[in-house]
Amino acid sequence: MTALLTLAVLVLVAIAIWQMTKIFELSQLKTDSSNAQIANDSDNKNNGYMLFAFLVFIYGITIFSFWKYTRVLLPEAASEHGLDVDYLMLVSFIIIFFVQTITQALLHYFGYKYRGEKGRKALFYADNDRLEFIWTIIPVIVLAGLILWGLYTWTNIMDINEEDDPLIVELYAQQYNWTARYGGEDNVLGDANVRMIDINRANVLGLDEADPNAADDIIVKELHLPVGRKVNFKMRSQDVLHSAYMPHFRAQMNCVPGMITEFSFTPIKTTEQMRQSPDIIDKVKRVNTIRAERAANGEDNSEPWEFDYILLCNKICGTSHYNMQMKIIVETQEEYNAWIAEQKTFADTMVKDEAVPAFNMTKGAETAAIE
Ligand SMILES: [Cu+2]
Repeated sequence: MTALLTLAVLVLVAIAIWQMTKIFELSQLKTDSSNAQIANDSDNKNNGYMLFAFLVFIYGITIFSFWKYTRVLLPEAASEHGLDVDYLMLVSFIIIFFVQTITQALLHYFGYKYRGEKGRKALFYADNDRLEFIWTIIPVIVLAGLILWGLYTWTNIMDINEEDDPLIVELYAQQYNWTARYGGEDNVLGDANVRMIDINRANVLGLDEADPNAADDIIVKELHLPVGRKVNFKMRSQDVLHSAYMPHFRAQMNCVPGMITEFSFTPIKTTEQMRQSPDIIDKVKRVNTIRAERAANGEDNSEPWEFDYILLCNKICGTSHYNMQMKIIVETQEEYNAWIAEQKTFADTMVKDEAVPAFNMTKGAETAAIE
């Protein structure tokens, strides 16, 4: 990669020097140059052919990219609304691809056909209402259709309500990690505020200890979700703008200090089911081939990779932003129940008030011992 960049820089420097010498030549007012700087018919023809070469290059690189890079795209969506998002994206891409293929061919063909020729004059053509109407109305209809369809899909996705008994989960962002909080037995999150954070008492998310809903809240570092149940996420940030990005579920929402943002989706595939998908099997195989090579060379980051859903931060929030992530496990309702039953509640993990005088007593005892 470094070699490639160095080469690119050298080529660019060479081009720059060449261009500068040309400018210098041009600035030397020469009268005997026999019009060498004015394009003749053969120059124009050659440039016309180069347009075709460029067209072949564009089409070639498009086909190459499809062939080579399609497999690095995200796998099929793992959430209910994700299927709609993907379909909308696919239709948009097909339309763009179709229009781009035709217009590029026309553009380059006309560039060649009407190249400069000695004695040829450009036709003066003021306007044509019918033509203008056609090339205005077609994009208007297509774009309006896409936008309306997109708005409709977006409104559906962002209609976050409490119907269908959703699981309520808080995603808490801070530089540079994620924490998740479940509502516990009552599925209601206790009030929280960064001002109430008390590290000494293990109240890391600033839960309001006076709120009865907070006591049974469950704070975890790995997100577990039961398959097929709607999840309503409530996002908070402690410090700067973060963005909760769950690519496999086609979900992303900013986490903004001082406010709660929301997103909702229903996972439709368990982690285990996703691992069985041919696309994922292929991806894992390719990654592990690279990792095996790294292992053979004794390099870091070479242990075999197993697919997992992931929550990433998608806002450049600071130096360790790249590593701000949390594992997501989608499992059956039974597996989820078993997991959540093992987790401790906020009331269990919080350091109780009694501990404070105890701490003071120890301190007092120490002081007494020194005296
Ligand atoms: Cu972040």
